[in-house]
Amino acid sequence: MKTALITGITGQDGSYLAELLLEKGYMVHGIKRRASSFNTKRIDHLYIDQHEQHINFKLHYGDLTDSTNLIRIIQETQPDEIYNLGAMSHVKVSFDSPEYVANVDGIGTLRILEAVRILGLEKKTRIYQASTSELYGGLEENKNEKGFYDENSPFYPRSPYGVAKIYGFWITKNYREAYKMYACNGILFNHESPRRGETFVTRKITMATAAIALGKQECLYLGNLNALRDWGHAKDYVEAMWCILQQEEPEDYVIATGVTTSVRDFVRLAFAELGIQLTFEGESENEVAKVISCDHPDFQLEVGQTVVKIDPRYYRPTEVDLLIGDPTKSKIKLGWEPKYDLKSLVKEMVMFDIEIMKDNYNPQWEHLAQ
Ligand code: NDP
Ligand code: GDR
Repeated sequence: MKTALITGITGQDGSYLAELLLEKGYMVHGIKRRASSFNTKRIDHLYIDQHEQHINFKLHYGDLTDSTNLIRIIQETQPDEIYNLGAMSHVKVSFDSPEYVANVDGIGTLRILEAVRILGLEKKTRIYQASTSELYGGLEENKNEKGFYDENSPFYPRSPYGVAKIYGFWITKNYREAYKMYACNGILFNHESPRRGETFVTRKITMATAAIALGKQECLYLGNLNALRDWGHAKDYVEAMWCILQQEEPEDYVIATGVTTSVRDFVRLAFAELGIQLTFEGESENEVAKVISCDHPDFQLEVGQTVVKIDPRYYRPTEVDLLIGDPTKSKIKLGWEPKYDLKSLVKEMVMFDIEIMKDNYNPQWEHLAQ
């Protein structure tokens, strides 16, 4: 039986990855942070099962800022594979806490690599580092000849998050070269799911779409509607993480769909899932989206009703305008292809949020900052 250790197991990706590895027969260890309230809702179903089937699942308290703790957990668990997914992962918030982000997302990666080295596990333990398309920063001139970002595109991070992650990327590559460690970067483009954190734009949109359709919320406030993102499904992307660590040679891979869509079109798609068509009017801070038709018998939205407005609070000091990834290498070498397209992703998220909003609407969600 292989043993895996996942940092960030309580997050979106950590929860899907834990499920995948358990299905594959792994012993799965995860690091969770101590919090003043429960923070394991994405993995509770695995945890509860512990008394029955999943004795292969164990959580450890820890933090990526705490070297001694990481060394102890790695020593205790002797993992064959470490997936370093733990991070302060919100780009906008990283402008508010840049030093913390550097410590967790940047130096945290070093702490994992060093722990493996200190314990003499370089030959045994394979390491996956959660790198990101934010490394590219969306600079037009850095795209490849096909108009995508690939493994050879230059980096130009545009946030403290991106800068911290660039350290994580290079220190992973350096340890691979310097100490012959099996350490790889997955350069993942945005991936979403019903488990996506509520302050990322896709989930913010699908939750609000559901609440507005049900008549529980009036309007959704967003920032930059022009931003373009290459959105995939987290379930597909955790499969790629696993594949990356199963190759003979350690390498870095771009994981993406190769399709880019604006935030504005994501809003359109989400409302359309519920039979609500929108039109966008006005420009920049005065842009709004209004209902032009509502065909669903369960939802009573007025034609002309404004359902989206801009709040400049959600603008970022520096923005990544456009991301689109070239997954050619991962398709050829890993045999990886996404199973979900954007429409099926949006549908799953909106339908999930309709169920939540029916019973558990919380007015605070309307005022989600970030
Ligand atoms: P989430 O924000 O959903 O999860 C982040 C996880 O990291 C949570 O479990 C969180 O714990 C944990 N964490 C935060 N700070 C620390 C810390 N100091 N020590 C230990 N753990 C910590 O992110 P995702 O699941 O979406 O992303 C997983 C990884 O992939 C992240 O590194 C992210 O930066 C990266 N990434 C994500 C992409 C995406 O589109 N989702 C794209 C590319 C890269 P808690 O639950 O207690 O907050
Ligand atoms: P991103 O994701 O910054 O790409 O980072 P996010 O969903 O936060 O933003 C995507 C784009 O939408 C624009 N936007 C808004 N964003 C948020 N959060 N809230 C809003 O109200 C809003 N309005 C418009 C943003 O400006 C941005 O352009 C995610 C994270 O998961 C990172 O950890 C990961 O590394 C990258 O994806 C790849």
